[in-house]
Amino acid sequence: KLELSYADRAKLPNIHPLASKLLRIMDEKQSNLCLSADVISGEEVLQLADSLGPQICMLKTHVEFLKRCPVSFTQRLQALAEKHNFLIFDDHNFADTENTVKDHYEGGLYYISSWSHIVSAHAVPGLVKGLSDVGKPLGRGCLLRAEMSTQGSLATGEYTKAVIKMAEEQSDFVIGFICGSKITERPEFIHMTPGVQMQAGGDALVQQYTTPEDVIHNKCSDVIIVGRGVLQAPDRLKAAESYRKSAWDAYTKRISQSA
Ligand code: UP6
Repeated sequence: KLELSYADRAKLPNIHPLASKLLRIMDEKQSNLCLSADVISGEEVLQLADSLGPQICMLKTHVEFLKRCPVSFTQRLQALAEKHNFLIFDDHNFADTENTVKDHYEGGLYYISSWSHIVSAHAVPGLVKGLSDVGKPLGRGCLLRAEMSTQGSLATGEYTKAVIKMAEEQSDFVIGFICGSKITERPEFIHMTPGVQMQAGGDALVQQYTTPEDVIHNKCSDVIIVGRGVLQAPDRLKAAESYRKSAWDAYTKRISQSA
């Protein structure tokens, strides 16, 4: 079956502008790598953004667990996103009542909506209206957690199906999913997959890993999310380049096989 390329999907009439922008970045930079910048110093996140920026289409933060964070952090991160042409994704996993998530997203200590292009949310509250009220006017987008990479995750089967339905109903704000594989044929949605390392396996807790080739070629996801595979490598730039290349090659192979 013929599959649309990232560049063609970017031009779909019903696509969310942010999803379109991401797909264009992926195509231009030949990168379907999202770096999960899970370090505890804000300065180090900024260093990573500057040094690995050319390799990535997106940088994922958990801003709330930064222990040392310069006041200028979000401004500098935004400038680096412009400089290297990547999107910022704060992986907060919102999962509360409308009113609560709204305040949290809009204000709090970090004013997440003011600098993060994308945020993640769990689908358990049943809607993302609170987030959407804040993010939509700013052109922001949201990824719903449809599955999880952890062993024993409850996000499977009927739950995942309900998440897809929710995304379809709120596609003016939801741009895609965090998931283990392609879960919908709708080409407007972006599939992003964590739990990726060069060698399949797991960590000491419940994280499970599979390879870039498996995620992109076999499971037909769009973007790999990699943290420790890059962060714990002796040469982070070299590691990022090899994840980028591996995931990009898997994508081009998949597309050429569908032709
Ligand atoms: N993440 C997962 N699995 C999920 C959802 N999110 O690992 O199902 C996030 C983690 C971490 C990153 O919170 O930030 O993706 C994975 O990092 P790692 O590559 O170091 O395991």
